Amino acid sequence: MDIIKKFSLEGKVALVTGASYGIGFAIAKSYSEAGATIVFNDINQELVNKGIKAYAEEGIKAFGYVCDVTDEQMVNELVEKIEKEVGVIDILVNNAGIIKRVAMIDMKAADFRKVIDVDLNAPFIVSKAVIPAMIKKGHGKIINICSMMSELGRETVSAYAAAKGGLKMLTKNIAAEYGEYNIQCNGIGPGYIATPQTAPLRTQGHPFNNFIIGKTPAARWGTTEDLVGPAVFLASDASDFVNGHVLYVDGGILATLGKQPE
Ligand code: NAP
Ligand code: GCO
Repeated sequence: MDIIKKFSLEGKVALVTGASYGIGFAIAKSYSEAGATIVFNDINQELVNKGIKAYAEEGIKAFGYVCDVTDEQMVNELVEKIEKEVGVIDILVNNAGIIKRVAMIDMKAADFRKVIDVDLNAPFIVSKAVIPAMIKKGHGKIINICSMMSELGRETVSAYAAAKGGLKMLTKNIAAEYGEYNIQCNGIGPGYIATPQTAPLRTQGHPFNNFIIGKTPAARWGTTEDLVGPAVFLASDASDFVNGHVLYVDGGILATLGKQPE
């Protein structure tokens, strides 16, 4: 097989959760460009319609469904509907996620649980729903969107770090348990990426903005475009012997202690 074909997603069905915009949208768009049929979900019809329109503006006929990824019954019904209306899911990207930034001792337990529910329990629920058909089909790719917080803590993100740290280990466990069925489960650990989720940190003059630029060897915030090459690689035949790995796409943040102050 020539090397370019190894990166092709022709004929594959890819479900990217929470992909009306942001990182999920960019990954789904790149998968479409690589030949995949795109399926995505969001928590209400208005956002799904917005997503379908956004894909159409890129020339992509995406299949959008309303589904709260934390609701197991909704997820099981979603997967059944996709298998009937589109096809068996070959590629799953567990992208949907939330963050709540608050000092741990001020955080309500209900809010902590909510972040864990979306960022960790949901990837478990959705992966559990798609793996049986992947086993039957003889292949599958699961990509979990991890984080710098899969490796590092920082003030105000205790729930998110706990969830993303758990997601790294869930990634390794799915790889360990289902690798023999030709299912590869890997993570992508984005650095600090300019999306709606980080918008509050990027406002002019926000101390975090310059902190991150200083902390990142690439000396810039990442863009969703920085993630699409690694995402296509992990969804393609080119990564069939890569399993249980978290590929950090962070401009070098995890490689450095940070520059000494001038
Ligand atoms: P975002 O702009 O906030 O988008 C998150 C997406 O997830 C939205 O489409 C949101 O839909 C959806 N979502 C949230 N809860 C959901 C639920 N219960 N069911 C279904 N969909 C749900 O975030 P992003 O920056 O693109 O991040 C995407 C993923 O990358 C997240 O897992 C995030 O933790 C991770 N990540 C982000 C960065 C970064 O710097 N941006 C870095 C590392 C990792 P609604 O519009 O309905 O809320
Ligand atoms: C934060 C940010 C980060 C990014 C990302 C980094 O408040 O620290 O939101 O958590 O979202 O996860 O990889």
